Amino acid sequence: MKIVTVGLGYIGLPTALMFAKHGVNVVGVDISKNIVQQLNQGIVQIEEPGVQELLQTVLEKKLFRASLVPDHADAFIIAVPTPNARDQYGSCDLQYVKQALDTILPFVHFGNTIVIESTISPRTMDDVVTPFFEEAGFEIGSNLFLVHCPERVLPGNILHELVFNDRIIGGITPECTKKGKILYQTFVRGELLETEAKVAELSKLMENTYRDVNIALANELVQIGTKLKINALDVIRLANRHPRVNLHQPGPGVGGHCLAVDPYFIVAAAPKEAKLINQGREINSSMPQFILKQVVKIMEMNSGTKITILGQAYKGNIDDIRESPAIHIAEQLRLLTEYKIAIYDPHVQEENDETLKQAFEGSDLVLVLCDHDEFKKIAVENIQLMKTRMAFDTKNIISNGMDFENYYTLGNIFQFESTKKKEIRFPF
Ligand code: SAJ
Repeated sequence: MKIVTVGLGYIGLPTALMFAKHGVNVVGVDISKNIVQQLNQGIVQIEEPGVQELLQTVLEKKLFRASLVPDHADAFIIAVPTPNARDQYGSCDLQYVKQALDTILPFVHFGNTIVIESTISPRTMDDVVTPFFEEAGFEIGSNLFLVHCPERVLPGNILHELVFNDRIIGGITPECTKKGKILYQTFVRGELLETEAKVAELSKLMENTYRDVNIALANELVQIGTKLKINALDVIRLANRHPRVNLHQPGPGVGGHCLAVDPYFIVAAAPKEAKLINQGREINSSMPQFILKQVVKIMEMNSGTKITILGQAYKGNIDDIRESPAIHIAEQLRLLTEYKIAIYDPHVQEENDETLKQAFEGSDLVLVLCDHDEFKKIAVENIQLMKTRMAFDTKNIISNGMDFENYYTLGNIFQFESTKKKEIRFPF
């Protein structure tokens, strides 16, 4: 079997390599000359465990090559970005998907299977992709097979989840679904769940929306707890001891190219109906502002001048800064010219102004915005370099908060106004 994958980013590259690992001849296509050149030389530009090694293996076996142009193949898989459009609701911008379709069209033949893995708004397969190929003379379900198979892997654990997660296979017709199933059987050990394309589209969007809305609930709880002076993190820990409750974790906001993007596709498609989803987005988008307000209050209370920001990635142990609330918070703090800002993120090299030691020197506040493993224990030598030993840990990950004079989380941030007492920690 031979396949062409279009888009060699966080999803397309691991997917292409996974097919190649299982004996499929893969041509990976990207519009970036640089990415194509680097991949053919064995260099991976994204930080994702195992991908670098996998590339070496499939290059040696000559089962993968990167290219700027597609080739003839049995199947085509499209995994290109679908950002929010700059319209009223942030609908799904299909320009890269359309570009990819134009690029592959001259290479598509009778009997081929075309899969869209990119996240798309509901009905895109029916209303956009199907007419595109029909106009080119194909009959869908008889001489061309169209499938939406949304990716659902978690950045940081992609190679494992690609194989072991269940996959939704949504065809335009049952024959399309069958063809999609044959393709993914190559390496998927999870279940392959058959459905229609439009059900697959909305299922994918709802998976991320479920998470976004639940995080919004946790973030709202933080705002309620701060007003009422009740520790929201304790509330979450205790409420989650109920067998049917799973409150999510609050944080400085929701980042990444999925949760912060996909819910808008539903809002744009059904604005009057998607009220809760829209509200959830608003709450999560307001979190950076909430954090900023608390930071300024802490700094003012202590006449502080220097802030050490730990973390710029949108979540822990990855290098991805897309839609990262940490980036937004750092930018806003930089605009407040009265503070000196030092930024440290060991995964995002270009975001390091200085070394960790320099970042701590003379600082009045450590602001944790991302849950990298490196931040779970803060070296006492570094804390001793600070002018005022305060920490505001928005991800609640520092295990040695006791080594700070004041250690604030989203659960006890209200305390700084009344007292300088240390947090009372219960041994749950
Ligand atoms: N976050 C919280 N609180 C939580 C969990 C997450 O604030 O309790 C924040 C994170 O810090 C981050 C953001 O949410 O800023 C998103 O992180 P994430 O780990 O929830 O998700 P992503 O965006 O890395 O990947 C998601 C996954 N979707 C689900 O878990 C439902 C993944 O499976 C999808 O493949 C991916 O979106 C995608 O590409 O759609």
